[in-house]
Order: sequence, then structure tokens, then C-alpha cells
Amino acid sequence: MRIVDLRSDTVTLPSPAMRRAMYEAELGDDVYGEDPTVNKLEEVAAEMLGKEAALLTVSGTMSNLVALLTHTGRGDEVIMGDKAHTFLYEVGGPAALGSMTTRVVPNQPDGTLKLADVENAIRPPGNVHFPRTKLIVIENTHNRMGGAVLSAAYTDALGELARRYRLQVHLDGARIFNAAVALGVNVKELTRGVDSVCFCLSKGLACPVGSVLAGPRAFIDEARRYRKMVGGGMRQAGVLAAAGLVALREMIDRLADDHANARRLAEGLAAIPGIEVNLDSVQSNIVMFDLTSPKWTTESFRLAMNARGVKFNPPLALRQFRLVTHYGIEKDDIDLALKAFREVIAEGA
Ligand code: TLP
Repeated sequence: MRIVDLRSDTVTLPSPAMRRAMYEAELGDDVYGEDPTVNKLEEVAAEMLGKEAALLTVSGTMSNLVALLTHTGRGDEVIMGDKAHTFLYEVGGPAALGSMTTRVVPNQPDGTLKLADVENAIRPPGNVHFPRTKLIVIENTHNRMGGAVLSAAYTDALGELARRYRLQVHLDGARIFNAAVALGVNVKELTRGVDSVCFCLSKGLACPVGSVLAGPRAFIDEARRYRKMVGGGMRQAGVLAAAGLVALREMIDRLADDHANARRLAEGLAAIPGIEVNLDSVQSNIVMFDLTSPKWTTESFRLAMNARGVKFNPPLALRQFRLVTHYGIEKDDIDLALKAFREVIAEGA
């Protein structure tokens, strides 16, 4: 049976070109700064993102943690969205390992934080009771808000607000290339307003492992120490970086196919009674849907779909599920999945 795995774009497997590049990669010890392939990836990524320097890390979670550690000191406060990945899904690392407090403000349906909410959350200086606000974290595309795409104008405006208060901005750009492709802009437009940015190689770009953090050179030098501290100093990491270089060359433009597949999936789902989709919210490779059919529990529905080869994760909230399109999912797979959705819903009716 053909399996259509829509759990996440993290399930992507490396392309044949990546496997070849990994096999042939020139290697050295990266903790000594001697892996030429890692050095090359860091250089290429920094250039693409419009930053001075970059650092290869193990994962998006590690990139975000290292960024937050580098930006803050003990007891500092970081403003982020209440649906931010850094807040919801990173195991409380910033508090547990970074001794920082997180101040959440509501994420809007479009993934943004209202500038007024952010401004209200900034601690006035000089009051002995308050932690110091140091950093604002935003996310683009916004995972929990259904892959919502934040514009360059928004990112610039937030950056300007931060600079007015002498704060830093970190962009969790796990899927920043999805955002750039969706908007049809150069990724630099989405990163110029922020101090640091990370993106994942191991999601839609289909690498087996890895994420890249970028920012000013002094920031990355310091981040390199924190990466070592949290155990992320890898040795012959060029085997991973080699796949990353292929990804940056060959896998970005094709993200448009994932977006088209997500749109096709969302439109197909919207036509099924018992399933609700907000089509306006489908902007990249993520589709959120609500199971409104009362005949199914969320778990019985998910298992029935799973039995037909369509995989997705348990609901994120009440009856809301997430589907993610990615490399390895073709148009035919979308049609296969839609057929299964229609049949399972009809079965329950
Ligand atoms: N997201 C994963 C899960 O953790 C939910 C997924 O399947 O989408 N930032 C954002 C916006 C992310 O979506 C993720 C991963 C990360 C950071 C963390 O990346 P990894 O998994 O490499 O630590």
C-alpha cells in the first residue's frame, strides 16, 4: 500500500544528489574549524541570509536555544508568541538551560505579534522589581498558525520597534525559505530586520540532519561557544553540511510544489462535509483542518485514515489536525489522500 505521510516535512529523505554529496564530502574536524564542507555551508548560508556569519547546528531546537543563550544573560526576559515553537515545543529549554523568563503575547491568526502587545510587554528600565527585556522572538513561517507567512514589511516594523528599545530580534525561520517562496521575494528581505535567524535543513529542504543559525560575526563567535556547551560541537560534520549545500542549490525552488500540493489538499478537504478548512490560512506547506463530523472521535478518525495509508499526527487542539506537504509527496498522493478522506467520512456518516 502506498503510504502518504503528512505528519511533518521532517520525515523527508535525502535526495540521490545529497547522498552522493555526503559520500564524497571533503571532511575535517569542525571543532577545530577544519571541516571545509561545513565552512563552505556556513559561508553560503550567511551570504544567502544577508548576515556576516553562520553556524551549523544539530537541530532547529538547538539553533533557537543557542541563539537565546547568546542574546540573553541570567534572569533576562524574552518576548515571544503564545503559539511560538520556542515556547510550546522546545521542552522549556530557555528556562531550564538558559535561566531566562519568557513573556508571551498572543499570536494573531496571521502568525504575527501585535506591535502594541509587544511594546506593552517591554519592561521599563530602572525598576528594581523587573527582569530586563532583552529579546523578541518571531517565527516565519508560523508552524502552529498553519504555516502563516510573515511579510517583510511586518518584520521590518518589528525590527524598528526593537531597535527603538535597544532590544534584539531572533527569527525562528525553520521554514523561512517556504516564506520567501510563498511571497516570491529574496529571503534577505525577510531577514534584514532581525539580528539573528535560523532555518532548518532537515524539513522541507529534505536534509537528514541540521539547522543553520546566522547573525553578526561576534554573535556567531559567541554562539559557537554555546553550541559546544550544549554538546553540539560535531566533528566530521561535513557529511551533513554536504547535503545542506545541495539543499541550498536544488531544493528551495521546488518548495512551490509543496505549496501547490497543500492548496490542492486544502481545497479538496474544504469540499468534504464534516471537515472544515479556512482556505485563507493556507499559505505555504501546512494545512490545518477541523473534524466537525460528530460520527468520529479524533483518534478513531486518525486510525481509520492511517489504515488507508494516510498518516497524520494526533490533533493539536480539540478537533484540529495538521497536515504537511513535502518532498516525496506528489500530486497523485494528494488525490489518494483526498479519496481516503472522502471514503472515511462517508463511512462514518
Ligand atoms: N517542528 C516540528 C515539531 O517539533 C513540531 C514539526 O514537525 O513541525 N521551529 C519551528 C517553527 C519548527 O516547526 C520546528 C520543528 C523547530 C523549530 C525545531 O526543529 P527541530 O525539530 O530540528 O529541533
